[in-house]
Amino acid sequence: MRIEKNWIDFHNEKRLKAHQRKMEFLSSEMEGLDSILGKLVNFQVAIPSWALGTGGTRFGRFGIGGEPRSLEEKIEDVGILHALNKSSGSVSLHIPWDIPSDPANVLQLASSLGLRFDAMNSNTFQDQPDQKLSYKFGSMQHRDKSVRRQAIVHNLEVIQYGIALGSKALTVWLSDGSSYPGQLNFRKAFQLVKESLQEVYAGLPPDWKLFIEYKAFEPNFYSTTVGDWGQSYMLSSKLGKQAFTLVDLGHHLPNANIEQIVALLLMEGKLGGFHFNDSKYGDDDLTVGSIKPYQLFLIFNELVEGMDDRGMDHAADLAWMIDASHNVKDPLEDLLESVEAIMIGYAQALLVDRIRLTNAQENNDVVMAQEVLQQAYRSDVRPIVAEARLRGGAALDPIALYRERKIRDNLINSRGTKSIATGL
Ligand code: PSV
Ligand code: MN
Repeated sequence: MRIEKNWIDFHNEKRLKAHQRKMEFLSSEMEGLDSILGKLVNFQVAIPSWALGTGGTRFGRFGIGGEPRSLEEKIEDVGILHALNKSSGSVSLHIPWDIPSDPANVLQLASSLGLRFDAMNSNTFQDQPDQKLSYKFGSMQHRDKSVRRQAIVHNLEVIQYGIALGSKALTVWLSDGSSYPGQLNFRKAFQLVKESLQEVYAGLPPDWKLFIEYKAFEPNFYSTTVGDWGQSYMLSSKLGKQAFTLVDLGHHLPNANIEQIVALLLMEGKLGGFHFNDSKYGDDDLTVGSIKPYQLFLIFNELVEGMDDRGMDHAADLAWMIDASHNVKDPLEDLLESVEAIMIGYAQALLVDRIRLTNAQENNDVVMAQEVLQQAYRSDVRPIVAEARLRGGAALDPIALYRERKIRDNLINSRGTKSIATGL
């Protein structure tokens, strides 16, 4: 199903006056609003193909109905999101969950919905039914060369799928590690991962990037071979200038200062992109901004400052993706909430008075430094984000429109109550 333009116009018309009143007030209060709006309109967040159905935990999964049954239906769902917010203009595919069997058709469908393909993701953390060798004891770290080869070949295949779709990046997340002390020689495991990644790197087209995603634990619970940003950074540095570190917000040990990690990776030119989500305990994959919105803002604050310092294009030079799971919410509504939270964090970071902050830092004025940050963080930027949507031709209130038009009921009518999307 597709969102009709006249639904959006009708929806916006009813809300326009109230919205304009808020914007008039904000325009009188804030300087440089037009430049902020321009940046917000350009900013796009990739939607993961594996997060369009309900997620689950190892204790079970509660389907919602109307879940996409094919890659084409997943792309249609991202098309719905993008029509509603004009900020979800790309899809990130996971192989083999979403193999494009007819790339030309998939590409045509995506572009008819204004979508492009962001980073491709490989999967050597699960065994597939037709797979020859098992990844039970790792993939790129495996003692058996033929297992490593299988993992390398899989990644090279994923690059080929990506080329056919116009993607420009490969994200590698490895679950390689160990669950018990003594199981693994850390040094050998790391070397083997490095050597395997070197072979994948050699297969990258010159205009592609390789993102190395780290994670502290799970599914291995004693050690993870690419367990933190330092290990990922070591790999991306050794591989070469097309390799970067990818930060998934849920992949740190508790209380890690992610904003500092981001600042230093950016400084070294080694930050590649993000998987956004939120968490209370571990890799909870909750809606972005639902638990620690101030942390999200602080991360964006470092991103904006660091990207501006390097003259980077906010929208194009890093890969912005969501990696979340929806256990008790409608996946599409949850993704709309996540994109909104990202836009809010970004907009607030754009509001930070950089000159006053630098002055406060230079003068050890700790109070003023905090005041400057919190002045931006406590500003209600929701009308500004809504205005950016309006300018892009999207809905003032995407979730309200989604409900007004009973999108989930429509999807259930056409796909049934029992459909289950591939993914985790
Ligand atoms: C691992 O937890 C991860 O964050 C990686 O990005 C995977 O590719 C993704 O989740 C799959 O669900
Ligand atoms: Mn991730």
